[in-house]
Amino acid sequence: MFQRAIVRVPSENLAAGLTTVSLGTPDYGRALEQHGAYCVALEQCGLTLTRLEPDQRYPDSTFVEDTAVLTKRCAVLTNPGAPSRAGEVEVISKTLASFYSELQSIREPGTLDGGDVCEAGNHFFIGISERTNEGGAQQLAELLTSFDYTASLVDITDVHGILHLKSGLAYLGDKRLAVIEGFRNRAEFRGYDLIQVDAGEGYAANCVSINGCVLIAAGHPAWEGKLRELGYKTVALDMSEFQKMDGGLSCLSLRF
Ligand code: CIR
Repeated sequence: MFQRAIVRVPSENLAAGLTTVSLGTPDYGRALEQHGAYCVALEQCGLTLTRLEPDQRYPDSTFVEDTAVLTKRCAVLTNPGAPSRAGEVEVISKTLASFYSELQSIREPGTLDGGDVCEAGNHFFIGISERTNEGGAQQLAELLTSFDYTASLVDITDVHGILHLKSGLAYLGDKRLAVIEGFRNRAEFRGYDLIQVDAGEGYAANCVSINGCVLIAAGHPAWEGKLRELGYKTVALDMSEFQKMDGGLSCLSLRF
């Protein structure tokens, strides 16, 4: 069960953030509306929100998930792989210090983005990507192991079209993973029940399971239908403006 989430309202210069997709410039007004609806959905899942003010210094700072890895037993500040995002960590650490008595950190030369970390019960999959290097992934694995979790690394550097591990993977509970087609045959996920997102709906693989409800990106009817058939309650949220900035549903919050 999750009790809380931290979110940060997008800043007016959201469009100045990093992106690898060519979907156009996000509309700030729509981004605010979509963020507002996302927050309402988190509250409807029973979470108490800490809503941080927009931070113009960091146009990507609404994607709070990348700055920390939060678990029941520990909190780890990341060292984001994109230099423009490095300062976001110190800022979020002040908020996290009010919830965790001790904060661990990923240190240079290790880099790690929270979007590369998929919690699956007591196990953590850690992606090695353009943002997370092997050193950062190893540091996190060691930290998590010291808190009695298990961890395994998943190299996604050759997987086309995803920024982070969680751009193509989500844990649905009960040893069940939502995966993009490119992950279907990966040995790392053996032993899990894999539910594949259709190739045309790959963006929807980044969904979030919270307290019995799965938040998914709107406009992915096949995926929504599949989840409902499996008995999940789903809430579809419009994510268009964040998708333009390479952001998925999970990256807009830190849940704990
Ligand atoms: C970035 O490139 O860092 C942001 N524009 C998007 C980050 C998305 N984060 C995530 O999926 N966890």
